[in-house]
Amino acid sequence: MHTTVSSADKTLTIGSDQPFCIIGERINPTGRKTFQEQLRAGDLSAVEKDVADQIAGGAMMLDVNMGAPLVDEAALLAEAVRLIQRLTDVPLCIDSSIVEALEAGLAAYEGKALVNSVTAEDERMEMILPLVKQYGAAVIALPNDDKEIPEDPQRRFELTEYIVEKATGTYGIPIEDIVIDPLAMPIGADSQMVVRTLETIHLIADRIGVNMTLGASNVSFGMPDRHTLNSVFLPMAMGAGLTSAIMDARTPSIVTAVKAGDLMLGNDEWGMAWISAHRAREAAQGT
Ligand code: THG
Repeated sequence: MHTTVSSADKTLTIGSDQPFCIIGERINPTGRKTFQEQLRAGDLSAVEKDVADQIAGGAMMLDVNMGAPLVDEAALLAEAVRLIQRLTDVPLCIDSSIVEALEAGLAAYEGKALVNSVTAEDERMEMILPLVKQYGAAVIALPNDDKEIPEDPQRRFELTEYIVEKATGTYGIPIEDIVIDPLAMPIGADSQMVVRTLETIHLIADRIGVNMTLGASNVSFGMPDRHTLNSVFLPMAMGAGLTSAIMDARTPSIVTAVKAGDLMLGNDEWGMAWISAHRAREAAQGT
């Protein structure tokens, strides 16, 4: 199954026979005090550096989230989307929990965006999926309902089936435009957290075959040496069937782990990408 997203002049394909889709997580004020203050003052200059660094690091898409306290998130998200489109041609993932912000971001976007996100709650689907359809976008869907973020992989799978049925049947969204987030949560909170995510990925990959993405850095929240944990988690999730992640694209060890995963999983023919990335690093060191 292939999910395509695009910018005004670039198309990107997500799928299990494609190199893993690296979505840069950095354009997000959560946990960044200075960036939040800048956004409140209408200053988007930090975004320029975050775009450049993530593209240099290997981001193939960028997640754009402007959810800071006391900002007009819809206006800010639209402005950020317009700015980022001038800076790069990688497709964007428009990230907000506020429907008006998603709509403003979509209206400002030229191309086929990935909307982040909808849940299995009927009211959320009612608000968000018609927008996804109207703009011809793809959408990330999280298998949680109004009651809970389920622990049980089987329950996450059932909610995934429910979303897929609703999105395709009721809202007319093609199944390939649905990207499921199997819910990555901090390993520090519970040692079984990642096992549940991996089992969910297996179930969805085996029985539905839709593309999947998740917030990979969530896994290492609160733990020391987050980079090592993220670098180990990602190839494990790839082996289970994950085809994309919103992740730290600025850290070479994490991106390299993903590229090694591509090679191991048969998505880097002759190791061409692996070898040329190695040569580029050597050349950069030599100068
Ligand atoms: N699923 C989906 N979308 C998501 C998430 C998800 N969007 C938001 C988030 N989770 C993914 N994005 C991030 C962005 C940053 C970090 C983690 C996830 C992060 N930042 C560091 C921190 O907070 O410690 C660094 C901040 C800083 O530089 O100071 O870890 O799960 N669909």
